[in-house]
Amino acid sequence: MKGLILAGEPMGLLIAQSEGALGDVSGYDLAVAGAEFNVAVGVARLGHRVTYMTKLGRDPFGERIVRVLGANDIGTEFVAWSADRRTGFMLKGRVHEGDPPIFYFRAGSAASTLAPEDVEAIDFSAYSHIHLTGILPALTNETRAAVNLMFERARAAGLTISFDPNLRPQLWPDERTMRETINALAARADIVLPGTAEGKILMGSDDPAAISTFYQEQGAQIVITKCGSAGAYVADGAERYHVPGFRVRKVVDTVGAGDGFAAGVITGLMEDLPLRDAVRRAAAIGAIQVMSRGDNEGLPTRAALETFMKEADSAHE
Ligand code: KDG
Repeated sequence: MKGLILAGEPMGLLIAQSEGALGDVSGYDLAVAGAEFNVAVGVARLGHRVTYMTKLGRDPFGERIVRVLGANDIGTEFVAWSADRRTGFMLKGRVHEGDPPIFYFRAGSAASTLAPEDVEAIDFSAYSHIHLTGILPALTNETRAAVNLMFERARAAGLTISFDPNLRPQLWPDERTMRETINALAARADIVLPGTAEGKILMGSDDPAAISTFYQEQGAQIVITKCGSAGAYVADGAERYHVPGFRVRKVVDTVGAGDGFAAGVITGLMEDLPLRDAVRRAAAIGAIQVMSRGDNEGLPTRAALETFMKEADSAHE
């Protein structure tokens, strides 16, 4: 079976060991972050073939990233080592509940030099799906051009294209460039995965029905709007419906929930599940992810996912 290809910027991730300002905590645990990286891990954990394209520096973060890719059986044939750039990294705080503070050290990173020439090396006919987000095109003009070429070549090769806006305003030169670039990319995707708060910034409304109409009028076939703990709103051209969220014991850290959600939608579609079931799986993975502190460590294996969904079903009976 053909698999998924993604491209993105993975980073070293330092997670604070205690609550408090990022500059005041006494220790950090080392992990790996990156939206597309998280999706790659989520899809691979469910047993699918995944290939991940990036550029790394020859440094401890880069070496760790390659090790984690290998441990998750993710193809590294398009991971290149930069001769003169470092791997980016970020700090993440610890909070009692909800969204932690973050701080990036990624400007000028190895991954920010990913360019159209790197995309030329890929044989897109070897894959059935591609997943891209709004983070990689935010980094530099080169990465933006690379993402545009990936869209073009993936479309020509008949891949299913999913796109998560993943707004990171601090990475863009200004809000207008962010909005226009992301909306133009979303219009070229088959499946768009915005959040309600992103809808507000990108098209002026946090109403999932309005967000769906906006992207469908631009050309996207399927729009799945993430509504946090309330689940998701699906618009697939033929019908529109709401998929409820899963109850979670405790929200430890919300980072990575959207990536887990994307992994659920993508694997559901790769397995030819009805869209409603794919989105239900997505909501389950999002719920599992918010119960763990790392950006991808909590992403479930197939067995863990099935157990979680079964337990949720029996709690409803
Ligand atoms: O979606 C989770 C990502 O935000 C995180 O892993 C780091 O890629 C990252 C980013 O740019 O914020």
